[in-house]
Amino acid sequence: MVRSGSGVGSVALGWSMHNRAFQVSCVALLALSALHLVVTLVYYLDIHVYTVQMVRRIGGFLAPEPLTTFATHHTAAPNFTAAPNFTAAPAGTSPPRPLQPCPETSPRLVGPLRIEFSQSINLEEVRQSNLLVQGGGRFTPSECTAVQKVAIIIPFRNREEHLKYWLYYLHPILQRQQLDYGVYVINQHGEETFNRAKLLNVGFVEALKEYDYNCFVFSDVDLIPMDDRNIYKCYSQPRHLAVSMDKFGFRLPYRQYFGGISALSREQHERINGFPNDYWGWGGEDDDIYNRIAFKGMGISRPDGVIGKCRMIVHQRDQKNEPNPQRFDRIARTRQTMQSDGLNSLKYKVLQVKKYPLYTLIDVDIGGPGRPPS
Ligand code: UDH
Ligand code: NGS
Repeated sequence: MVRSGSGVGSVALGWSMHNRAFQVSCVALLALSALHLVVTLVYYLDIHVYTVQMVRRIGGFLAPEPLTTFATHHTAAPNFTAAPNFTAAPAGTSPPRPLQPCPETSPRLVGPLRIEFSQSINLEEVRQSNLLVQGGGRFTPSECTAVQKVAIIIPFRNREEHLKYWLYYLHPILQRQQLDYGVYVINQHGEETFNRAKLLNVGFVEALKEYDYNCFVFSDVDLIPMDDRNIYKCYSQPRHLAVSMDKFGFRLPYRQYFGGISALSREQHERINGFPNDYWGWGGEDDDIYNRIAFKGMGISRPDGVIGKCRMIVHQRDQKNEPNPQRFDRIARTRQTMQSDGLNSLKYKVLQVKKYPLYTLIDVDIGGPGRPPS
């Protein structure tokens, strides 16, 4: 009995030990599964966040219709525009990563463009198709850090229709060029004779008050590039961009021609004491600028004649911009006058600065021939 009783007891004991071992194994297995699940989840989430970021970046580069795709994409992810120098990371994940510098050649360029001026332009529509442009005509690429900060300066008076075409064509081009840029329209207030070069100097000084621009593109309002590979940026030498205009049969009118559209770095512009302030009326100021550059030992950089093609909006001569009879005398004396006429003698009075969605308008009193600004 005792034996058999103790036999039953040892079987029971055996069973209970077996049971406990089984329970311990089960708990261990459960714990292991939970750990595995947690590790897998963390790993998956990390990969997922990374993949989403990569897809967003690649999507930005490869968009076939850049502007619309880009706009839709980024309005859906406002964080991207809020912090232009970093990729956004969802709350609670790793901190934003710094962006790479933009590539030497933007992958978003499309090459030759069809430019025409037959249809009329609705500015609200232009605004709607350029939603990434911020107030005052500022844009910063979100997929990379632009190497240059470019202020585009337009001399202006009574050319509203031309300005609409310029904004319509240029904003998409400049965005595809991945530039960090701002558009400044410098309006000559009043009825005095027009002075293109002085307005450009005003634009240079005023734009620098807003942002640390290191490149300045000076563009007539009626000139549109026919190829987006004509990059609106600065080079080691002052750049002439309007090298192949339709009105000149798509060639340079003369070798020293520096009119229409040009780009100078801040250093290059300061080195030549800016542009002359004393050319009132049409003609010669661009030749004076060319002389300044040459006298300072610099050369002119240009795109080739295919990439440098431009169209000009045909128009009549403006009132109060008749050919300047003094221009030939003046360009003969640039070497002397450039010391004292330029950034170091610039006087003007800003009357108003208005931030429009696609550009900043600076209304300025620059005086007149022989009359200082009031
Ligand atoms: N500009 C204005 N308003 C003016 C004059 C000039 O906005 O009243 C600006 C504008 O940006 C223009 C630039 O200054 O593109 C240069 O003007 P311009 O008159 O020197 O040069 P453009 O090539 O005309 O525009 C030259 C005279 C055209 C005569 C054509 C006769 N068929
Ligand atoms: C030259 C002018 C430049 C002018 C260029 C093209 O003769 O200012 O023609 O003019 N120089 C002088 O007059 C000294 S355009 O055909 O674009 O009106 O830019």
